[in-house]
Amino acid sequence: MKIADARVIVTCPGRNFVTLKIVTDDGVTGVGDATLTGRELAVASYLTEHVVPLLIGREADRIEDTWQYLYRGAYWRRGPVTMTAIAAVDTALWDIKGKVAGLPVYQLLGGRSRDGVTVYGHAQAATVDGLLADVARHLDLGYRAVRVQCGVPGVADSYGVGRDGLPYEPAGAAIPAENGWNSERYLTHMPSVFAQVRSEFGPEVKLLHDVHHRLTPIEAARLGKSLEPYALTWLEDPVPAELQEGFRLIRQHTTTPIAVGEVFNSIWDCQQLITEQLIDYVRATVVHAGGITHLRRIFDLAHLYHVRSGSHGTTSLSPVCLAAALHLDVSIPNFGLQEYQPYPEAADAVFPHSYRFADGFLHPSEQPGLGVDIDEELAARYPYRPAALPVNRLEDGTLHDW
Ligand code: KDG
Ligand code: MG
Repeated sequence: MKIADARVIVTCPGRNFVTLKIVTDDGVTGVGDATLTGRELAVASYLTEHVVPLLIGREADRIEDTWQYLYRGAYWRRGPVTMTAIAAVDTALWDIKGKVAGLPVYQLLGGRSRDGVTVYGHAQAATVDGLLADVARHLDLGYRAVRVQCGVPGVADSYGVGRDGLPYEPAGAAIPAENGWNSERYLTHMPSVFAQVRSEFGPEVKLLHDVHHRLTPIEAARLGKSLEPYALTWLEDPVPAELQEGFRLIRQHTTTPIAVGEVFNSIWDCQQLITEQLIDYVRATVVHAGGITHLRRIFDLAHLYHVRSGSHGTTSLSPVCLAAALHLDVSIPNFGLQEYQPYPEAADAVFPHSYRFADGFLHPSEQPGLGVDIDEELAARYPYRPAALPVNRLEDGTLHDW
């Protein structure tokens, strides 16, 4: 069974998505997500110009060999564009393998380790009252875990808070929006937010919070310490993670669990964090971390060191990535949580899928393969629109991490 065709589909049903579709010579198709928000066309071009010509005529069932061929064969290794492109190929080949075997992909990964995948939703608002209402709404929908993001008085653009009560969507205009930030105001405000959420909803609900890379290690240590009474499930991306040893300082000062990894693209980005047990959850996901093959390698390393998974799952990854993530989530021994942000209706229609949400859990498809596809005709009705992620500036104009 050889690869006969591979094409890249760029579409914008509410937001931009890039998808690779591989077709074998006997007509089996597989899909892989290749979305890198704000840099979509770089991956589309990398795939079209440099990867697709190498795929035609290759054996479709040699997933590991194809992964190594694209990773080692490029000579220039790693990086978000390369690893997202490799992820798309890898995911599509797992989809094909599942279809040929007549099995959902999680069965090829060893079968179920659990009945369902616990997900966390995004509760957010500009004010604490609005936030409490949104947490209550999520609990009514059945969520057992919620990420809590709130506006900070005196800070123009807090991360994770949508405008006018809408879901948060950071990718906007073609030229990045300029957001404003003040760490001191944030550090002062957040403990009172969590105090109110805990006192309103009690100890059962799992609470999470995303710092989105904005603090220094000592500031992050202070935040973690001040949130200890509210028993967070995790504090996410407290500092930029390029300096892995920087997490030692946070660890020395707080028992608040730490989650990191949505911007990681290889096992090397988290090797030290995992082997020194500096984090509790690794949040890499299928599309940006080299596909199912490489992400499973990361999770296996994490398992040795008591680190659990917590895969990234916003709408900046397509339903193809989410479908693939669920097969891993349900099968690995060290699953922690899966992020879940429902898609705009148009995106759900462009990517017909059979994973389902019930009672706070997502359930992977039982269909052969991943159980997700792309409706190419419908996708063509939503042409690509340039949309960049914001940049962040301090009050004196200094460019800060977003
Ligand atoms: O496109 C960027 C988003 O995916 C990112 O900001 C989302 O931090 C994020 C999260 O935890 O979902
Ligand atoms: Mg995040």
